[in-house]
Amino acid sequence: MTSDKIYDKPSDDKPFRFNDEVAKVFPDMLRRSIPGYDATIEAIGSLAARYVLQDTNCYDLGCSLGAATIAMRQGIDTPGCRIVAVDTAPAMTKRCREILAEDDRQFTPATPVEVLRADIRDIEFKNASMIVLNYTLQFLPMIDRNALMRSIYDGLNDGGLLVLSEKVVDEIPEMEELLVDLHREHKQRNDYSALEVSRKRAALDNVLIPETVAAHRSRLAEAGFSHTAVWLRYFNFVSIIAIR
Ligand code: GEK
Repeated sequence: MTSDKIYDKPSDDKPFRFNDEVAKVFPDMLRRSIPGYDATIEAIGSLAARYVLQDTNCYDLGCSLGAATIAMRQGIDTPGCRIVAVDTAPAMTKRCREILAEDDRQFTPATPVEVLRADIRDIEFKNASMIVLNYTLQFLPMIDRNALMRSIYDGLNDGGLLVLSEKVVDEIPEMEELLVDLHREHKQRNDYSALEVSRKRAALDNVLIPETVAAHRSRLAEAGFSHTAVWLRYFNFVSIIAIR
């Protein structure tokens, strides 16, 4: 795995972008930066085994290099399914296709994957039994989030599952400060310097816009989801499941 050294050098105050440089180091970046990332990917596989039904579609929205897609594909144990993996960044979809081709050579999977370079706001979800938004909604402009959630709800079949993982912000400023500091410490334990952490934080400012857990749950309820649960929380990173 190529190690992430992007913010080892000054970043000229450029905002964070999902480009080739990021795609090259992405698996290392996510594992060292997002507490609980591996647990989320593992759970996506287990949830796929439980919720994906025969002859339905699954969507991985903001698929990056396809980690959640591969976990879903390994979890699915029913025929006639299809996974649609969507990302808007060409560097991500290109590398994602290569990784999936390598995975195909090793496992001869039963479930086909279609990788689409597209904006998730333009996708019409159909006949879905599982939709994954693993750390993607946070990159959408706030104004577009409700409409996306409604279209996800509309595209899911009854009993279908949404996995929504997000970086969140706490309502209580003292708690937020503590959680941010615990996360900084976590990143430093994972060999990022204090300077790298602060440069990355500056680059993500206004690019990644976190909300509170309450705001996410209320959006899910407004979209129509009656059953939601936070199944994972690690500092200011959460993963929520919602069933239609
Ligand atoms: C994982 N889910 O490894 N349409 C499509 N893709 C988008 C959009 C959009 N409007 N906005 C952002 N993206 C992955 C990790 S990363 C999370 C997801 C992170 C894409 C963007 O190009 C990037 O690949 C991904 O969402 C977010 O399970 O980097 O913190």
